[in-house]
Amino acid sequence: MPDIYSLYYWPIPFRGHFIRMILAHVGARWDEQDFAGMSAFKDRAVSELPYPFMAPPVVHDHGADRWLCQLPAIVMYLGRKHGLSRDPDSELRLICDASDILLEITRGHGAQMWDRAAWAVFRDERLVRWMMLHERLVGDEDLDRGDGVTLAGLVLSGLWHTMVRALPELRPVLEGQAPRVAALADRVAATPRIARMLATWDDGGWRYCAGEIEQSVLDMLREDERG
Ligand SMILES: N[C@@H](CCC(=O)N[C@@H](CS)C(=O)NCC(=O)O)C(=O)O
Repeated sequence: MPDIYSLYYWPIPFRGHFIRMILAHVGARWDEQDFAGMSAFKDRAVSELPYPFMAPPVVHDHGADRWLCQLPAIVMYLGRKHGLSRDPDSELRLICDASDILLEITRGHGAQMWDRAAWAVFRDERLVRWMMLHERLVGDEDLDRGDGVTLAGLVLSGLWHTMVRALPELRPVLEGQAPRVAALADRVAATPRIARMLATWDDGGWRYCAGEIEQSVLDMLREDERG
């Protein structure tokens, strides 16, 4: 019997793909909300919530009747439960890095839109440095042994594969600065169950984080291409 979950998240990749990749990899079954369902769920009075949370993602593990919010807590729970964790402290650090990077690329979850000067600093300095840091970590901590899928690989794939698949203009940057990270992230994403799940996201709708901030990122990337 597969494990049964509900994932309460917007129908967008971004934070959701970290969880979807893990659930797909372990052969779990899960349901999700559409935008309207997610909005209604999030806007319930605190007393009406099945579990107290501020912001999605939220996961309900039906078998254990366990609810969790906060992406790092969810990822660590699933990793432990499904035997994917090798070094919980390092994995927690990676998912916290990922959360920082998601906050940075969306300028504080869309609190500000990008302008050319800020984007240039982010793209050429901060983003490149994050990539280099993870490249070094993959080597120092031997995170890619080429032997199956670990929680570290899933987190790196949820972060970097999702980003460069949604925003392909950034792929050459990742491959140039962090070739081992790119290879590991792609290898995990190409495993059959995850590949099947990802393929269902390829044809339409929001590409990455949705909303005006997604459009702002796309505008910057298009202007980069024009030179
Ligand atoms: N710290 C939270 C952040 C969650 C978050 O920012 N969720 C976004 C979507 S990616 C959201 O819907 N925010 C709405 C809100 O904060 O009210 C986590 O790691 O899960």
